[in-house]
Amino acid sequence: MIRPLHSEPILSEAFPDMKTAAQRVSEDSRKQKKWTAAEILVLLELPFNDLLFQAQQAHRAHFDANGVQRSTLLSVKTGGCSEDCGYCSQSARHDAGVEKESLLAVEDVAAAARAAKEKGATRFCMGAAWRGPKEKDLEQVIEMIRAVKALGLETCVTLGLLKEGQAEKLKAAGLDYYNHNLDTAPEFYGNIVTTHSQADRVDTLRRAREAGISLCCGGIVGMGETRAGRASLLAELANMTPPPESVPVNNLVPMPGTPLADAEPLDPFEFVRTIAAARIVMPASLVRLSAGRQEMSDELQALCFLAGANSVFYGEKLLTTGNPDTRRDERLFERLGLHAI
Ligand code: SAM
Ligand code: DTB
Ligand code: SF4
Repeated sequence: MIRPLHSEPILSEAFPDMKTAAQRVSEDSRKQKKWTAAEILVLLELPFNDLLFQAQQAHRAHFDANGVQRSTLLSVKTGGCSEDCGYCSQSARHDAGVEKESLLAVEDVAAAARAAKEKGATRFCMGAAWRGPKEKDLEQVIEMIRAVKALGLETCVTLGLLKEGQAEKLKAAGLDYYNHNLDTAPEFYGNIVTTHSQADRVDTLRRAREAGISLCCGGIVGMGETRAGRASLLAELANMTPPPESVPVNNLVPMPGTPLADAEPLDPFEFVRTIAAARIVMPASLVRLSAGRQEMSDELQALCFLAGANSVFYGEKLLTTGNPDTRRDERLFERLGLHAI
């Protein structure tokens, strides 16, 4: 039976004993296997069908195999960022044609969150193009979190590097998730970003975790890294204790005017392999098929779901680039018999 996405009750209503993401990940982390990059490379090198079979087994052991969680993203502060991340259209150091805007008003953010909820999103993620938030900006973001939380949505923000004490303020406002990606293998990070280090990002992840906030942390593939590099990024993510509750896997969207504008596109099967390996090494986490989905065929997306992806960004826009519109997603999910969680 094909169950329409919009009429499906959320999973916790359908299955009252279903665990929250944080419970699932923390219970699983007590028996957490530590992965070496070499072991993950072995996974990535398996015959495709064997890898997908293992990923399906891991997926079905932890999740409703046909459920997909939906998060809607809003850029609350666009462009003009001080950092030099080679993939990013919002860096003031690249000429990607993205205009610098000021922080949105709380009412506008609340209106966007309300619309996202009506369309079926369960989490609302607010992104800011900052190295990190200034105290005055943080106060306004806190008002946004309160307003979104009051709508009954899960809240997520991605604000860059956090200073001492900031994570606690976000938590007190009702923040559920902090998105901060490791982005690529530690040994490759310096090829992509020079204005901060990956260790700085690990520090922010620690601050968020210590404040009791769940983590949304993943990376980007297709930036010229090797397969061993992808294994190394996955090992770093999987060995966090506990691992991130949400793991976004972004396929590079090559933005004109950025240093990575002409990066060689990744073989789509390699992208699916990365999703499958993420599912195997972080079996209790939501694995999100993230940036680059608009450029993917329905068939490629279906392979990603088969490989264990069980979350997407939902709504026509990511931060500065496009995402499939909700009509295309509803049609695809209906054709695949996927339902909302
Ligand atoms: N400034 C904050 C930070 O760097 O964490 C938050 C915003 S930043 C744009 C959020 C994430 O978007 C990045 O860590 C990266 O993983 C992803 N991203 C940015 N540009 C991308 C692109 N062109 N293709 C794929 N992913 C991208
Ligand atoms: C994440 O891992 N991907 C999202 C979200 N976290 C903030 C961002 C994707 C950005 C894609 C490029 C753009 O729209 O500018
Ligand atoms: Fe700034 Fe984040 Fe873009 Fe880097 S990824 S340039 S920190 S907005």
